[in-house]
Amino acid sequence: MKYPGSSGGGPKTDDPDSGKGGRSHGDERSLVGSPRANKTTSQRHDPIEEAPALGREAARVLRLNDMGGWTKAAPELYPHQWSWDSAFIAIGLAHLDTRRAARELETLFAHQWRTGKVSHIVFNPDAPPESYFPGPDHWSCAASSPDAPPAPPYTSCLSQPPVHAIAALRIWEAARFAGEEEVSCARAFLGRIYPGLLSWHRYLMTYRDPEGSGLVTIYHPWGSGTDNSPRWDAPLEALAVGEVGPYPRYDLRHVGSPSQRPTNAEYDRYLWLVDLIKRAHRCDEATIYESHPFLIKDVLTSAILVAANEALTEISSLVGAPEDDRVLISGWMARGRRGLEGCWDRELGLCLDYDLRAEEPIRVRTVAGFAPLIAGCLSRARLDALLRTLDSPEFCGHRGLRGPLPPSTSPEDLGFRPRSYWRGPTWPVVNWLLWWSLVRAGEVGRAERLRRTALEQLAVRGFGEYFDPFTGQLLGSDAQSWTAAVALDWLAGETLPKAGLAS
Ligand code: 9WN
Repeated sequence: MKYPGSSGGGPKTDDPDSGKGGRSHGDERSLVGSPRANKTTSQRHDPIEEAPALGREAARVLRLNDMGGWTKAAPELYPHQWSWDSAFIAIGLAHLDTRRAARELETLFAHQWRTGKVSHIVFNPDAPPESYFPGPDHWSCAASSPDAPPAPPYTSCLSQPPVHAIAALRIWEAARFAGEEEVSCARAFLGRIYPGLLSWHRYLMTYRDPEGSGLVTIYHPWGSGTDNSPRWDAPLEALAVGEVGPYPRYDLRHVGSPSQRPTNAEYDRYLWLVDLIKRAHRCDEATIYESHPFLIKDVLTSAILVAANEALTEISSLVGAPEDDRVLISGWMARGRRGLEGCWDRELGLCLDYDLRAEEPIRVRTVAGFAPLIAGCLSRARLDALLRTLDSPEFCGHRGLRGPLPPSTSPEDLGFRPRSYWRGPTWPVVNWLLWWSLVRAGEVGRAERLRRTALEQLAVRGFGEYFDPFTGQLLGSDAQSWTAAVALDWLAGETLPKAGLAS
């Protein structure tokens, strides 16, 4: 493992963020309370040896962002409840307090739409009006849809990848180590959340897949969770963007440099798409499907749905749901896997999104291409092909990388930018998804290397939103909740003292 002690060898570019705004993004972090707090990067960090301190620090981040029944995605940049963030947060919280973890998901699902949709943001009514744009005012008209939940709180009418059933099952697994009382609370929680999870998955398999392809359609880059990924460049480029008017970029106040966030040209397109969605009979799904210029079969969301359906099958047994449900869910899984198989690109060794409007696959090399690994149940040949791509110079084997952590976009791809959000930085949550998928695929050694490298990065740099894959520098927000959460899950198998974390 090269990370973090090696001299790297990545491109020695000027650091556009250095010296801006007094933030310490470029600084080496040290663990609060760690006996190794004085280490420099030239010394090795053993994340396992440091697990208790790292775990305490991760728990501190989740406490910092805790709003009672839900958790802010980040202290300043993201003052609301985000959908897939909450699922990852619940996975981390499960190791601290299974009931609080359950509450995280239940709070989110309390604002589910009548169609089954789980909104991508539930807006915090107490967030200062100038803290996040587009905020609740911008989305308030969505509340007049007959399908919307009662407001306030307002919700956006987009969704994000469905990690929630995976999180619910993780809570159950954690409760089994926490004693009888926790087990019975967790069982009751599964019983309460199951109908919501089933209708969420049904929504994705119907409203978002009227073709019955097994693949989920997104109608906005925010719906993918990987907002400015070069996956969306061509479809966004093809848009005839209308007037969006002046709008604030509050997000830029909270990062070291605007280069870490999407550009204004990208924001113009995001906001134009939101306008179109709102005009579509107040976010009516069928109308959006008929008229919207941005409709993409998203392989990452589709793969997460397959994995989440596997978790849902297990939950359905645990709660004693009718056999018909299991038949339905297993049909969804089979359809999803078939759909992903149809998106395989032999030459790239990756799975590709499909642009329904342009009627063509999107030939871009990003981590989303590992979707079949996340969906699971692969043939040996397909698994080997994916692992070859993962190890190749296009991803973890690239000689410029600080360590073998997958960049969000391949450094060999034209759209790659090492510091720009989903265009190249490495993301801890994505690393978690790949680690979890490797474990499920039986690639235990490879998974363990990934987990250790990822933990080392967090031990040295802190709980950042994303990291420059060449320099390892923390980018975006610091104290990002889902980063702390996945660290807790990674540490759970180690010497993590539960009592120490809760204090
Ligand atoms: C828009 C909260 C969210 C994540 C997304 C990430 C980013 C929002 C933004 O932050 O998106 O939804 O304003 O950039 O791309 O995956 O859920 O952490």
